[in-house]
Amino acid sequence: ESEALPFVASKVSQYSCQRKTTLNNCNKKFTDAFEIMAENYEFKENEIFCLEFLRAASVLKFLPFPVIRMKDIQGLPCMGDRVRDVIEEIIEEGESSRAKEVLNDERYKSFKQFTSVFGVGVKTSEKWYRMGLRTLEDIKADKSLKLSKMQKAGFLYYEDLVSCVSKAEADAVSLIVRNTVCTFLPDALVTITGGFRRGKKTGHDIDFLITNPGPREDDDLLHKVVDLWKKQGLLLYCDIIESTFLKEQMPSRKVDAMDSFQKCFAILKLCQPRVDNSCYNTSKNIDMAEVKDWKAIRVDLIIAPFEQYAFALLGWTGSRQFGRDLRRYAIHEKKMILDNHALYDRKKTLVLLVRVEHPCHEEGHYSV
Ligand code: DCP
Ligand code: MG
Repeated sequence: ESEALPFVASKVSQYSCQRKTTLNNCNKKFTDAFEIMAENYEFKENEIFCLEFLRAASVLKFLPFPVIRMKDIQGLPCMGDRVRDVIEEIIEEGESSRAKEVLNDERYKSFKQFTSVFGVGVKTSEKWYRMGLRTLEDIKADKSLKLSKMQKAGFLYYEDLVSCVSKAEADAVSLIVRNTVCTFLPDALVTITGGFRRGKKTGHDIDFLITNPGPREDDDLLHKVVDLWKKQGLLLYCDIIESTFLKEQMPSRKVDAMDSFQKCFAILKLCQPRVDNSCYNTSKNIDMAEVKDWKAIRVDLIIAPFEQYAFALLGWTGSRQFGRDLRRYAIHEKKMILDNHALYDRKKTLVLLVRVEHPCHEEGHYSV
């Protein structure tokens, strides 16, 4: 039996890390429009307006009821004028003319296509757009463009990479990652993080956090893992970033800072048993050897030293907004600095360590 507590808008925290949000969103109508607005501001590198809409989306995702009148958002945090205008119009008209304008905007449409390619961000999109390029066909046709190794892979596996990763695919890749890592370090802890750890059913990639609780260290683990995949023909692309973590490094104050762990952005070849339809299309005489029986999947592998594991897990579990707000909350409400490596207490001027006791391979069995 659940006791329904009265909902008090003024008690809703401005920090998403202080709100309990489920995956079931009663206000998708609004949050979809906000996310389009936020993305358009991101493409314009207007971080303030972008965050304003992302924060508002996060608040409405938390609401246990659908908003039907303006009164429903009274007293809620993060509801600025720009946000309220969009809400008001959706309540009255059923849709937002501003979000619709964005969807039809030439610049937005081009940036949306460009950034859907692995390795292409806002900066590259801007460059291409300024050159007069508008579609992915334009990019492919322009032989003078110098694409990075990452972008080449992005175009080569484009169709697979834009189609979402399913939970079943994540589980299949998880087995591969676990098996390979454990060949080299049998006690290593391999945990799915990112959206799948939050219970999402699909994702754009699969994120793995790897740590070794035992006394044995292996700085070469990541290189050994990708080398084995190369030999097995499973590796379509890989970019290893070496750790830049310095001993006694202070946590970063930047709310969107990249961490300093050794990591690998990879594309794996996931073999999929093909469905045998041969009895239905004998007349077409399809050569099964030509049917693609694999899918390219984006995989991130992060290596964290065991003493930083708790912070890495917290950061890599996301969501992005949750992480941003946790760090803001630490700074403004606790006078502490949090990043993916440590928590620093500015009052006591020390770095707090979190010890993970009895790590277990089963999810949810760690206590910090
Ligand atoms: N993250 C981080 N530092 C980075 C990159 C990401 O702390 N340099 C965190 C924030 C994200 C999480 O890791 O919430 C996973 O990143 P993704 O971009 O893979 O995001 P999700 O897994 O949440 O979503 P998706 O389903 O799109 O993969
Ligand atoms: Mg992810």
